[in-house]
Amino acid sequence: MRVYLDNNATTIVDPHVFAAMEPFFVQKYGNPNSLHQFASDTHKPLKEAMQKIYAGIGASNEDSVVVTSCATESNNWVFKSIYFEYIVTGRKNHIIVSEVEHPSIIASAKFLETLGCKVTYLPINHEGIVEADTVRDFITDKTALVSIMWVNNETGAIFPIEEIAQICAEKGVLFHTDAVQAIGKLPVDVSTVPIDYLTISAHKFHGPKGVGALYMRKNKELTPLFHGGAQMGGFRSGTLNVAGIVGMGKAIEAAIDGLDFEISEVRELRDRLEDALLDLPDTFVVTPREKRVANTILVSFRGIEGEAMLWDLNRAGIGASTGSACASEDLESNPVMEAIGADADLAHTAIRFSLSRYTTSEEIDYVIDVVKEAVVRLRGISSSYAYAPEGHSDGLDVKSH
Ligand code: 7TS
Repeated sequence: MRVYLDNNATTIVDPHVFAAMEPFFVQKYGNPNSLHQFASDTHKPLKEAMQKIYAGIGASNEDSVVVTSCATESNNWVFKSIYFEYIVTGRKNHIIVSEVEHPSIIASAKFLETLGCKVTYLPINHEGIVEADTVRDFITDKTALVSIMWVNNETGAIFPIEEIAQICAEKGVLFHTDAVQAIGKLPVDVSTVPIDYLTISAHKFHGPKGVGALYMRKNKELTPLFHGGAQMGGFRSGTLNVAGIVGMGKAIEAAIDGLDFEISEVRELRDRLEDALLDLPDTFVVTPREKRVANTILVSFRGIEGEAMLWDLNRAGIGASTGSACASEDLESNPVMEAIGADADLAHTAIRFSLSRYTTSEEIDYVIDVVKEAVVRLRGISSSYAYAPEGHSDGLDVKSH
């Protein structure tokens, strides 16, 4: 059996999305900016797809939703344009992020530090959540931008974005949220939350890879990163990825339609898997379930290296993760576990299982059996587990949920 439980890294393309994209490779391949019928074949589908993307996040026609190549590009764009507009001009000199943002945010922030920008990395609490009040405490009159993710990709923790956006609006500070892991998991609506910039990525919600977007509120438009032929309203030049845009439109529509299924059926399967994992001795999950999206579990198995567990799972046909796929080649401990203050042993033992609407009950049964066997096998050969003191049921001041 092959079971894919790494949906926070990427997702299978919905076959309906694939079917919607297909005509735009071999049949309708015109450049939308050309002045002939090959181009006009693409106009209506493009317009409809863009409408779906606007509707999917509650954007108004006066706002801008600019299609990019991925969330990494959208996130980089925000940081670099803020630098051009506010930091290099001397108007402001400070940015606030959380310490558990995706590397495309952290690395962008660190790059701006090398150019003289000051960055505050906000801590998370013992449940893995950024508290809104900490944002308030660090904003100064020199703060140009606050950027906090809506949902953490490792733990699935939901951050209090409504509150944080409100605080930024009150203080007159621009607010960006990386909503990559929120689309299709919870309602995302920029018409009710004062978010200035919002990042999405199609491949996280059963759309194609290589397509993302940046939402910019009216009058908050950023300097373009790509100058050229003035596509996308001049905000992002480059010939439009017609198939990708059509795919993202179809995928976001399906993700919103599937929200109820996600929070009922997917949650039920996730909870069953989580209950079984927590039934094993010395296993921990940091963020309480009600503070997480429905599809994610980050679980620590004391005494078992995350990579060793992944190896056993992979041999049994199961794909999971020890952290971001982007970082999983360097055998580092999980950054979120470290930020929570987990001891070194536990920080190396975290495994992320992330489900999707395609995950089945049979798959979950199978995964439970495989994990149980792997835990016995790997603890049997683990020196740290054998020598660990008796009764250390709580390795990080964190309760099991
Ligand atoms: N932001 C968040 C919150 C993410 O989870 C990811 C990918 C990205 C940005 C980057 O998206 P992309 O469109 O540029 O690919 N996260 C992960 C992950 O958790 N494991 O692998 C990739």
